[in-house]
Amino acid sequence: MSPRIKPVAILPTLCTLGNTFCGFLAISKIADALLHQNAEAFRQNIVFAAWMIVLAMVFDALDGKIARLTNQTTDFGAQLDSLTDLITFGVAPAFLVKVVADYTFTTNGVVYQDKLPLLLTSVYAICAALRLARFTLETEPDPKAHETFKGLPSPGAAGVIAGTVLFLFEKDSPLASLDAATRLTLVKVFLGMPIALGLLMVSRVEYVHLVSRWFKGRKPFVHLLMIVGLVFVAATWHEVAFFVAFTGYAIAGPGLALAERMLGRKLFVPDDDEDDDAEDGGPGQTALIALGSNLGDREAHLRFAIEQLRRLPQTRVTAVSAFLETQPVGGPPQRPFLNAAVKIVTGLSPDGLLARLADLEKARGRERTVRDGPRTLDLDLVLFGTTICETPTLTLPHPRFRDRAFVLAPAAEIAGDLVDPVSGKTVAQLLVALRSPKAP
Ligand code: PH2
Ligand code: MG
Ligand code: MG
Repeated sequence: MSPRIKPVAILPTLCTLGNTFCGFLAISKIADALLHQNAEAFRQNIVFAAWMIVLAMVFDALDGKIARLTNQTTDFGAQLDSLTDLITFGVAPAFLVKVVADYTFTTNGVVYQDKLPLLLTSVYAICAALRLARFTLETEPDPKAHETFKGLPSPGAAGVIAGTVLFLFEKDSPLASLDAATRLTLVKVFLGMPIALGLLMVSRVEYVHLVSRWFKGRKPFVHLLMIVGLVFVAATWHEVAFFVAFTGYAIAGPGLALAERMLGRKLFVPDDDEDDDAEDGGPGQTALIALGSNLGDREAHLRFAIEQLRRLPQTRVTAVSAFLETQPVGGPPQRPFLNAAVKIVTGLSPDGLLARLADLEKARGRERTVRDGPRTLDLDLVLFGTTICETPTLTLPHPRFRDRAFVLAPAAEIAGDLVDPVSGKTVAQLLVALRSPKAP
């Protein structure tokens, strides 16, 4: 990998930093709550902290969404996001529970217990750290994996805690008028939550990706009405709504798994609309695909691929290069290749497109046995707009395309002016550079 510093996506990064700030502000307010000896000041600071966690969740939902919409998903963004989530959804909620428990116990004459709240809440923070590290690593090859999570997502867990705090401490909450003894009991239950949430986070229980399911693609009009209705209910009865919604979500995971086990069948089947992110027929992104074949009827394989690319949803093929016979580069001794390049404009996401390419390779009986070995059909995603990304399943631009004449030559024929966002050079310039490596 080159030591080059990759460009930073401004808007998604600002969103993530907004999340970082909310997290730190929440922690500061929780500490402030302890400064004051009066119950009202404590209550206000604690409620403020809970709201900051909720606001951070909004930022968290936005940053990834904006990054994907503008094709600016980067490794840097993913790292920043997960470091931030540890502060906001890992440390702040744990600290919140600990302070609420300590304060309530002390002011109600319960003998001060310093170890138990510390132990229970630190389990939460530790589990959040593990969950976030695992999530960063576990980018599963299956694009359907983005539809569900393994283990309760940390914002979901933080939402349960923030929601409970609002339920317990907001002025207009039905719980506000309860007597001190009952409230003390509720806070004891609250103290048990972090450990349950911590375990759910590191568990393998499946959770539905609600944000992507509800806001993705085109949905019937009633769907919009339902969302508006839910937002209205949440705004009007937020003291109860957040608590009910987040606790419901946290319980739904194990609840659904249990129900499925008892019934012996799947109740939840992920949607098949993972590609509906962009508007149909919208402008989309220009992508460059390299085609190769050196097994069986090479020409038929390439023709098949081009025909199928024309049929992809939200996709237009804008240029097809000539077929070029090339000598094999790398791998075992093998027949010459037939190579080509195709330019498309697509509303699909890079992952969505990649999955379709893999399907087409499979349809031509592609088998992955030897590295760089003979293949019926190879479809490589070379460029996708100016997207730079590096995940276990996809690297953009294609990591080796700059020194492969069998990619650059057909590509230069149809897309010489496309720019490699890493080197800043056009495809045509890269081909010239490859052919004259001694040039100054
Ligand atoms: N693809 C490879 C390895 N080597 N050589 C040629 N000439 N054409 C290819 O498409 C090709 C290759 C791995 O994808
Ligand atoms: Mg290849
Ligand atoms: Mg390939």
